Amino acid sequence: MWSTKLFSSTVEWEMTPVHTIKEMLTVEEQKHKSRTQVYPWLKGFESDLTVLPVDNKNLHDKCHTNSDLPLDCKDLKENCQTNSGVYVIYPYGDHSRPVRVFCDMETMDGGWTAIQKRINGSLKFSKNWAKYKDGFGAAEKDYWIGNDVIRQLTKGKNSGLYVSFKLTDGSRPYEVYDRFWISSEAEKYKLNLRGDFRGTLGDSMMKTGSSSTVLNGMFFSTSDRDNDRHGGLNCADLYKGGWWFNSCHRAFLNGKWLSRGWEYPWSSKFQSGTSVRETIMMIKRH
Ligand SMILES: [Ca+2]
Repeated sequence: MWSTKLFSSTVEWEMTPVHTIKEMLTVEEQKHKSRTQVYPWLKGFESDLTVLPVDNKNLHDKCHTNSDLPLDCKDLKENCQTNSGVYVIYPYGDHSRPVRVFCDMETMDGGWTAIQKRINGSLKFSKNWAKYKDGFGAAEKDYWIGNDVIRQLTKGKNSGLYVSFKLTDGSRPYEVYDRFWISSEAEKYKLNLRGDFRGTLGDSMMKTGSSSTVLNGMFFSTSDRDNDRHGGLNCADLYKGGWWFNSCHRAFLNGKWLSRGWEYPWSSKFQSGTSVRETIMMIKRH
């Protein structure tokens, strides 16, 4: 093994030594193969979610090698990354689907992977099933990481969920759930919450006091996929965003930005989307 200086004097990147032209060609072939595996997935998706090429040059990563890809922000935190910001993770364990995400490296020991973030509201969350499946937005601003990626990150894992808002008064109330995962697309990305919860928001997802608004156990719905429990209407279409609607909700982070039509973002704390300035949903493996 040898190392070379990249980007700055503090960044080191370990690489496998290349001795012969044949070996160099093999490396190039592998790179090319990786790219062609990645780019078909990007087709038609480039405008919504920016994904770095596999070279990962903007990754401020001084610990991982290409054979040791960070699966999530916790991996990055455990490998020297202590600054919150945008990183590239590889939830599938290979180069098949790199994902740019915001990592919170400070809150509750850091290592949180943001699956949803809204910071300026420039992005509409009234998207269809396919968009919520694949993800949309940009990690620097507003985004939904994608239901397939959430599934991959939480499948078979013991992960916590952290939900927080920044409100018009500058406060940042939050709630943490002990266990969170979503089911597969075949099971309509069903929301699963278990264990305890704590925080300053109070719970509005697990125990709402009404069987028509509890979100735990609900399927994901979008404007073009009505999987909610309201027989008379499509909650996702009415409230302009995809979510685990019941009939319909008392907690909803994907509503119409700053609109009076964004009802009950988190009813145990506040009632209207006009109070919301930022949102974030983050997960972390225990
Ligand atoms: Ca319905």
